[in-house]
Amino acid sequence: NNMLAFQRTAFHFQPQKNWMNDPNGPLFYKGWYHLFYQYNPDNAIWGNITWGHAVSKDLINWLHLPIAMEPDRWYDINGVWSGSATLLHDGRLVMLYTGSTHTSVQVQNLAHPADPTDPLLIHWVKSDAHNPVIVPPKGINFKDFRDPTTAWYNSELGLWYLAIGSKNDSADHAGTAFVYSTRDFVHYELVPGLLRFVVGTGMWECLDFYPIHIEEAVGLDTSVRPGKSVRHVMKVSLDNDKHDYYAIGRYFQENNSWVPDDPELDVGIGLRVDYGKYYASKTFYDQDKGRRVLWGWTGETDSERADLLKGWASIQTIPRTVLFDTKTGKNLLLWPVEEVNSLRFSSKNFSSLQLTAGSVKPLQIAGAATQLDITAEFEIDGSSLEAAIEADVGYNCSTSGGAAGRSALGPFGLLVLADSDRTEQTAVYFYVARGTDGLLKTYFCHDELRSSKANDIVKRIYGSTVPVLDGEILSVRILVDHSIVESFAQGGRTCITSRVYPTAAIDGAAKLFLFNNATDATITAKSLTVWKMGPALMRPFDM
Ligand code: DQQ
Repeated sequence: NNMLAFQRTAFHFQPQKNWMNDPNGPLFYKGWYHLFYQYNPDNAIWGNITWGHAVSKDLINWLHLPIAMEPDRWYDINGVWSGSATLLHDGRLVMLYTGSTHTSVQVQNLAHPADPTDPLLIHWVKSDAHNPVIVPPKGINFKDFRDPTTAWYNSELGLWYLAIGSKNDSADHAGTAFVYSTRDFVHYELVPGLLRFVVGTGMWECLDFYPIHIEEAVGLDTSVRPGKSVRHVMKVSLDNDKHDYYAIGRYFQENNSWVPDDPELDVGIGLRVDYGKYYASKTFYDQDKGRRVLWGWTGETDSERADLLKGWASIQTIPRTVLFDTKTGKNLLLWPVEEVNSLRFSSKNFSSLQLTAGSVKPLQIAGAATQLDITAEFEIDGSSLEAAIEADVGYNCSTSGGAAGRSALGPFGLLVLADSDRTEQTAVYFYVARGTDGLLKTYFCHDELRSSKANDIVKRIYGSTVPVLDGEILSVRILVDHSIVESFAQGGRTCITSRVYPTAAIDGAAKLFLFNNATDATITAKSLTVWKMGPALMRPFDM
């Protein structure tokens, strides 16, 4: 099926072939960004997991490198699973990862570069003398203990700390985080207590734990201690529902606990990193640019059969800068790293486009609309806003009719990867409603239901509410790349990633539209810019 060739992305990170999942051990080292990733070198489905490896100068253009670690020891023979990098103060680099042993016990292992002077870090050495360095603690299932975090340092105690996700089945499927301390990364002690414990959330995969500055737009090294201006973010990937959740809170190292600012928004039950197809994300502190960068895995939503036919599965989303939202004080702002802008090669600006209720407007851009970076701002006309009084209590992106639903103030937004007759389209939209309390509430959603005519695709409507403060305009940024659509509403307060598989809206037939399905309101696209995006370089390794 030659249709499958159109799904390959142009500027998202993908191995040349086969299966990929979680990003692992990201870091900046001697001038290079490193990305390791869960990789099956033999097949386009999960299994036989190794660490794939690639390097970049800018997080966008990549050089593929040889596999960094393979399952070749008793302590990782069933898979070299996820892990994280820690840069020590003397410049040394340690890698901790989960090994699934010959009896499928999940243990934590230590590895380090064979040649620390090699900026490409091509060869890796596992610590055979010491591995496994951590085994599952008493009382938990040996298959529920994985994915060590980057370690953070307490200089007063001379100790490094790291967290490992788990679950406790005897306590209502509570997701839990264990913390270990170490001086040398060889010997570890389980720190008494649990960093956090949330009933009903199940296994916490790919835990991430890091400080965030709540006043300034800067990233913080993972070892920065809590303080007046520093909170800690905890992120977990829920095995139960395959979504990444985070919460912002306070870390009390002295009693090994982290407490969310808002108990209603505890980790695993509150905010999602991304409301679409997105999992196993991990951040790192980029000491070169003083920012924290988030990687996330987006899998396929087509069939396994299609993946085998096309010979590859999964991509990584464009890395996102992580900041605290000082305006709302409640959430993070996730935004594509600025380097992606270097792929913009031509732009078309539109301004003050009026969309009457129930209208669709094509946006004329030259050539294929398959590789785009779009920014748009929308305004609802004032009289409609005033007039809208609805009994709208329970809007839900997933169940309220999607882009085809109609109400006073929405939905409205863009249709991407659409063919000219719109037999296929992926809708990225806002929906505004006045709640029973008289206040406006804004939702941000993706509707994939018409994204493909293929019959082996899981199609969903994703989304959530997005905070819009007084005086703010509705804004969205959308990255379109053949089979992925990544959207960021209100500067990155709410993000959604979709995988889509158009069969008609491909290549030159892919178009872009604005739509307004509101029953009354006129919507104005105040400003709209569409950049065409060039391909990123993904060079094979040959030396
Ligand atoms: N993927 C890895 C595990 C992790 C899971 C195995 C999350 O370490 O928990 O490939 O996707």
